[in-house]
This record gives sequence, C-alpha cells and structure tokens, in this order.
Amino acid sequence: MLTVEQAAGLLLDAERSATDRPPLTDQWPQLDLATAYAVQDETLRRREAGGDRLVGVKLGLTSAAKQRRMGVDAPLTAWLTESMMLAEGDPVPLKRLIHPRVEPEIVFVMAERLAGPGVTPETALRAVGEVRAGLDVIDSRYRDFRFTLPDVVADNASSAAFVVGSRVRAPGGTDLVGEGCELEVDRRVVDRATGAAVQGDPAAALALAANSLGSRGLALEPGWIVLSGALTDAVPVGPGSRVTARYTSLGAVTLEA
Ligand code: OOG
Ligand code: MG
Repeated sequence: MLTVEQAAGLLLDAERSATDRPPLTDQWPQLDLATAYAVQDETLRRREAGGDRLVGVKLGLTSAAKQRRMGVDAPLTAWLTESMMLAEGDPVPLKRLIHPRVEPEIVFVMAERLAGPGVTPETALRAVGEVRAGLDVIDSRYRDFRFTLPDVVADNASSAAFVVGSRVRAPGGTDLVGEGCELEVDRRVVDRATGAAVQGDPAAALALAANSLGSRGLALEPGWIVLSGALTDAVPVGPGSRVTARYTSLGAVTLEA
C-alpha cells in the first residue's frame, strides 16, 4: 500500500533517473482507477511546481493494435507538458529515456473549450482548430512495459515526448476515418493503418477525452494539443533510428534518434 504522494514520487524518480521499476500494483494491488488518476494529477502538479507547463492531453490505448500489444483493454487520458514537446528535427533524447518506442498519431489543436458529458464525435470536431500529423514517444517507467490499466494511468500513459507535424488541416475538410498512415522505420514501411483504427474515428477519441475529463470536472482548453492515440503498434528506437509517419492528407512527420 502506497499513498498518492509516494506513488507519484516513485514514478517521477524512475523518470528522472531513467531507471525502470516494477508496476505499482505489485506492491499496491488495491490501486483503483480513480486513485491512479490522482497519482497522475500529482505528477502533473509536481512537474508544474518545477516550472513545466500543461499544454494538452494524450489518449492512450485507443486502438486495437495497442490494446492487444499492451494487454490492456480500455483507453485512458494523460497530461502533455511543454518539456515533452520536440520540434521536427530535434533528436529523440535517448540519454534520458529507458526504452523508448515511437508511434504515429493524429493530433488535434483545440480552438474552443470542450468538456463532457454528452460530447459526440461531431460536437468534438466543432471545437477543433487544426488537425495535424504527430509522433508520440512513449517510455513506460515499468520494466518491459508490463502494467495494468491503473499502473499506466498513474504513469501518465508512458508519456516521454512528442512531435507535431507542420502541415495544418481544417477538421471539416479531412476524412479522418479514411486518413491513411504508413509507419516507416529507416525508410521502410513497417506498418500501416487508417484513422478508423482509433476508436473507429479519431473524433470519437477526442470526444472520449472530453467526456472523461468532464467527469472529473475538467475540460479540454483552447490552444491545447490532443494526441488521439496510436493508430499502430509502437516501434522501439535506438541510436541512429529514423521513424516517419506518412499520412495521406496530413503530411509526414519524422523523428531521428
Ligand atoms: C501506453 C501509452 C499508450 C497510445 O497512443 O496508445 C499510448 C503504452 O503503450 O505504454 O500512448
Ligand atoms: Mg500514444
């Protein structure tokens, strides 16, 4: 049994020392989802106290490919902060990471505040200003990425870094369900999917985030970045790796390690 404060401290220590650790539920089997979100919120509070800034939200485990791989069958939300943002061309900061993996995502930039309950994919899209390509760099603090849903919620959905592509699409003009994505590693296509992989429609993932935040008295705020969750399984990256997500209408975004 741990306190919320202790659990947040253990996870942030693991992150700062780039050292993996066993899942919290090994020593705290009673950890439930609400308490796990309290741990996640406490890690955000401590990041902010250290000078970091909240810039948005990521969804995790919104596709069957991810749920199958991670052995967790429900989506979740987590916080994105300024220190996680990479610019295109920035290297993946391998030195401060444990076992990073990269995955392709469809990114929303909010124009208006959005909060549940009752948000639908249609009403969600009306609050969006921009749709872009993105790559999410995940780095679970848990050894071998072994975790339960409360573990990964507490660990802020394995968040480490992310990059958003430069091409901007309007939400109305893009068929997000049919949007194609090829994931390339070292210039070879290793996986492909369409937007339908993400909750049937990336806008449904956005609605899910708004409803989930709404149930906790929170909202998606104007200007926030929302990563809607990986379309495919993630790929490990090491020194010299180059990963590109190439979309049919959102353009391409690349990270090099
Ligand atoms: C959890 C984070 C999942 C996504 O897009 O599904 C995630 C993990 O796979 O370690 O970011
Ligand atoms: Mg992701």
